[in-house]
Amino acid sequence: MQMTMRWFGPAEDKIPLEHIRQVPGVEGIVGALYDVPVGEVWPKDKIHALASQARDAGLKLEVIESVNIHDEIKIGSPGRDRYIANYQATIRNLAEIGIKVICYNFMPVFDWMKTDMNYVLPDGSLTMAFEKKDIDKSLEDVVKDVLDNSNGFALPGWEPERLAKVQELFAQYKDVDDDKLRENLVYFLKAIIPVCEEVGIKMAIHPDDPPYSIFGLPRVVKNRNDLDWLCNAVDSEANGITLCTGSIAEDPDNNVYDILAEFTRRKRIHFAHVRNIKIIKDKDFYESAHLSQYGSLDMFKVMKALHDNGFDGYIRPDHGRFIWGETGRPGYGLYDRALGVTYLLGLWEALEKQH
Ligand code: DNO
Ligand code: MN
Repeated sequence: MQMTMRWFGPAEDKIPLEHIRQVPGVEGIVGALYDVPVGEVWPKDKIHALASQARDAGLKLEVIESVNIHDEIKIGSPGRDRYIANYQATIRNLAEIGIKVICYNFMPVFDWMKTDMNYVLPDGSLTMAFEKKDIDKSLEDVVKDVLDNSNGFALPGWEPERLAKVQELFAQYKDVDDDKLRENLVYFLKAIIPVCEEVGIKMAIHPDDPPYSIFGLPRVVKNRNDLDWLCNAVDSEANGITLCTGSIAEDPDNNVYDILAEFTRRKRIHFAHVRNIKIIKDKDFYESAHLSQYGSLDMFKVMKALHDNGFDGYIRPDHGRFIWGETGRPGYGLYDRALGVTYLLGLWEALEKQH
């Protein structure tokens, strides 16, 4: 198991790598290039520069989150083959500098959705929340809320230039239902998984966040059966999962412990995002501190499901709250994520020593 923290690069992240290095137990960072437009090939020199920066700070760079997928691939338009060829080239370039796992998602139009980026908890800390009442507004209003409340940071998957044309994007997806999106995902995987196998990279799909349809968009990575379908559709270890406990648990019908156990056993979880959420009511929730007592998940059971089924991939705390006066990129402050690391490693040590 390798503990990591996500880092958004020198231009996009105000947390210095030297500080991440000081979080006990963190061996590597999870990085990405944010100045390459979605769909273009990631140039070797830029990836190399990022890896050297990590190395100079005493950290590894073996996981990328994310190489995002161009809408044309998700929609299945004729232009997709060019973007798929670019993706294959990016995989080869990443393998050359020692990347082992690529996280991605297959959510149409936008990445994760939260309705409140500065939700105040009783102890005064700030977190992100999702409340259904706020998503019943117009699409433009919801998008504007997210963009206006990101504390000035560019959010991956929420590129303002792309979302300025959100209605146009929706129109392009009008014939894409769940079946079509599945078909397009398999088309993509069939083209890239052989390349991954050849160069030793594992793909790790991030579940939909939230794991159900919003704004009528199709969603195909929501639950155990979706993950099972995905693993069978292209039956290769290189076709794997980023198991995000928070995202999966946002649907109270999902049994996150069983899902973790099953897919760890099947050797498909290459990367784990471990966070806790607190269900407020129905499907409304906020992202709580990592400790079991603050959320709806039993984090001991989460770590035990990974541990007892032989997890040996990469792991990171997921979003953290803003505490101790820190501000910045929503979900990605240093302090609360560092507390998350320490807590998760504490649980892991206890599990190791029990045996
Ligand atoms: C939020 C993250 C997601 C995740 C992508 C993976 O902070 O959990 O943005 O990185 O969905 O592709
Ligand atoms: Mn996640």
